Amino acid sequence: MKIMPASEFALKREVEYGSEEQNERVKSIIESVRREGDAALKRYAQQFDGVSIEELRVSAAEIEAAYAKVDESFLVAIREAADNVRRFHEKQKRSSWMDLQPDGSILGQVIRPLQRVGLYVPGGKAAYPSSVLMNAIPAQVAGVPEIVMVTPPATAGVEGIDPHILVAAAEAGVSEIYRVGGAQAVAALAYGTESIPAADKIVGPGNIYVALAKRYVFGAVDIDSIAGPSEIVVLADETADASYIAADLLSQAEHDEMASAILITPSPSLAEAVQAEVSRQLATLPKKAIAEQSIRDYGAILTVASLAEGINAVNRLAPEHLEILVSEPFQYLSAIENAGAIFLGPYSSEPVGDYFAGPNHVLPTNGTARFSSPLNVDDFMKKSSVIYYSKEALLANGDKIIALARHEGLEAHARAIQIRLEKEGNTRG
Ligand code: HSO
Ligand code: ZN
Repeated sequence: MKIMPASEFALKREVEYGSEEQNERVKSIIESVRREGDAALKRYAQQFDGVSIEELRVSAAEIEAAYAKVDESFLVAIREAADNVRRFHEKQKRSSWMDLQPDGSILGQVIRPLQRVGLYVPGGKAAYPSSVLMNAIPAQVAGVPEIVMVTPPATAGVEGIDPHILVAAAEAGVSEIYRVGGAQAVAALAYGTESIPAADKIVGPGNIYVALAKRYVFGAVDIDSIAGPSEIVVLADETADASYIAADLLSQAEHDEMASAILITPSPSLAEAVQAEVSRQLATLPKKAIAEQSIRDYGAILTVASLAEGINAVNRLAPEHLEILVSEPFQYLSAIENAGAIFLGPYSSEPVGDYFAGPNHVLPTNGTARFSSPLNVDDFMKKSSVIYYSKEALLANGDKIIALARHEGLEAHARAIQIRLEKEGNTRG
């Protein structure tokens, strides 16, 4: 892992959006699903997944059977994780409000859950039960009545759909599951087919085709943000344990060859100790090849003159995950402007948040923590404004509304107010 001054490191990552050819393929898949519905979904399952599908929907009996196929320890852990995630997200829930004005008018905001949400769960290397919880539970807490999951008909290395995914879905309150993946699944959720009704929003990670498909259907439905490769930045001083830091950097490097793991420290001796630890721990990792490439291409140990300079670099990177491993971590919290999730102190290793603590692990990547937030309950709710104007309020403000309307050249607007003032005005006082 290279050591270099933070000032020499490019603190901005480039976003990749797929090739022209990939975009064209996605477009044609989506249009086929739109035209042909279920028939296209079954044809693509045969073509891309090598599976012939009779029934797209996963039956209650299949979900029941999945419970018998998972370990007790998995079930215990996923249930407790789900409880923690649910409890955390309950805190985010906001209420509708109504404000009575002195003139008798009422202004307010009604908050309602979306009706139907589609959750994409990938079938390949990133088929994570934990991500099923993180995507479905905020929707459930929001009160979304129909939470639909789609996932490819075969998970890599597992026959059919991985039972752990089915169990996680059931525990997270998913109400329907369909065996369909790729851009065709996104198309089905966006436009509906004979057996899959259209959703209002599509969330969840996927490969480049899924990401491009989500971008393509955006507007017809809402989508979540397009997640990039995982990122971790550790800000540490000389009091931190180098073996913990190395382990945490590798925990994200193993996700993806393009994942980015960065240590920022004012301590040259810590920099060297972490460098040595990363090499040592890497040697025995099952996903050594992936982690090694990630560390080589996107990893770095950045030296800074002070923690203040380190925080400056953190804010410019706007990392998905930030760990602060310094002697008084809470002292630095208010200086952090941009980070998806902030982990404080030596016992808050990132996997604590990935799996269990309760906050969401779907976080802004690629520097988007500058302007966006972890997946949350608001992402599954929408607001309607409420306006009740009293007669008194209209008589008092009608002239101003008319003036603004006439200024915009919209006479019909002006007259809609005028007609009321003329009829009601004489009863004033
Ligand atoms: N660190 C990943 C989430 C994850 N980790 C899932 C393990 N499973 C992105 O935040
Ligand atoms: Zn992770």
